Amino acid sequence: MENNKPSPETLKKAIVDSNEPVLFKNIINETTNKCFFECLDINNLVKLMNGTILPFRVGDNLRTNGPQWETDSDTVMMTLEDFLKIELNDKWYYFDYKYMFEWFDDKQELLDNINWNSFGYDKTGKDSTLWIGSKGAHTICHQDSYGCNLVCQIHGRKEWLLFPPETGKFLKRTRLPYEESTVYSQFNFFSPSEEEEEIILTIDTNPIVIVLEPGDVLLVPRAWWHFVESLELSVSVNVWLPLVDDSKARLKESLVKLFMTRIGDDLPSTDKSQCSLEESIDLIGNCLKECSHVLSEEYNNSSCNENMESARWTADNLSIKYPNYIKKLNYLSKEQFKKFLIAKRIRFAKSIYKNNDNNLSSDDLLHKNVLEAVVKSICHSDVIDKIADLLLTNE
Ligand SMILES: O=C(O)CCC(=O)C(=O)O
Repeated sequence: MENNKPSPETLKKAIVDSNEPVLFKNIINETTNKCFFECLDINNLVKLMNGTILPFRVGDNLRTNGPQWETDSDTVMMTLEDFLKIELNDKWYYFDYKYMFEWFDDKQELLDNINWNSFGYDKTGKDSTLWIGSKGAHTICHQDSYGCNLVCQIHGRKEWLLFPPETGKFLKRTRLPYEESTVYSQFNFFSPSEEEEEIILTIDTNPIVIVLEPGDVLLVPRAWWHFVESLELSVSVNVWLPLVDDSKARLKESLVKLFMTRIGDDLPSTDKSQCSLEESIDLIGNCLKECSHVLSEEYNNSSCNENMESARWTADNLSIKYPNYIKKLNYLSKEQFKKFLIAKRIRFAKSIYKNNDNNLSSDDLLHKNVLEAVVKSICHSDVIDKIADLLLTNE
């Protein structure tokens, strides 16, 4: 057992190695990383934003049938000051997934003060994303296609529900609504119905639940599913870190993009960029080139390093070696998971039922349902995995 703080080099290797989430405590804190925290202090952000009008996604603090998809939600424009004054009713507000360089391009000092050097990464605010939400603001359960993720909680508490990658086949995966590099679950973890609860509880693997508090840093390893909810006014910042497997993930994403833009154009999507057939094919070609480059580099490295493999960090050995700094996270028991889901379901007195298909004629509805089913099947990860493998083996 070591009382010494893990070095940035150790943490960098731990981040790449660990295939389970871990919680980093006391790695960055308000004393040693004063600037990091001071800049993102909510009152400082109000000052820095200086009355800028920001887009806040709005959702319902109510029971809904199905997840509150981003493509169905409204956006209200307001200053951060107004957001802090807003009287909370049945609504939540979320200034979410905002690349800091887009909002603070003239605040170089702020961008420089957010840095991830303590974790061995030369990344700053320029590479980071900011999330400011009120109680109930949440992100639907999903899996990110690239890299792993380091999340620092700055203000308030935020709850993370995490499932291992292989749970995906039980989570009703979908690429609709389409968002580049995001695979959604169709389960509504914010307010699950009794029927959903029953199905979810048949999943073999139980999730991890962790409530992040200010100063906590969570590692979300590659491909872990997550549902995230602000338990109160919350500010967090994160950075996605690249991994070797990303080139194959990029190839798969380029295939999904091809199918979405050719046949799924009318379906809900957050990606409004136009992409011609030629551009899509060029993108796939470039991804294939990148994959074969990475494969040959991996081959060369493995023959050089045959005898140099250093021990791999796991959540277990990290938490034993650095108990004051790195915590392994426990999986819920089935009973705890059941309680968790019931609490989510019964917490709202009111419920609303939304059906955007009500205005469609029966022919249009049939067309829409068939198109959705076709796109979902073509973009299913089993299909995309197979196509990517065939392309990479030239079969
Ligand atoms: O904080 C959130 O609401 C979601 C964060 C998230 O999905 C991520 O960092 O990958």
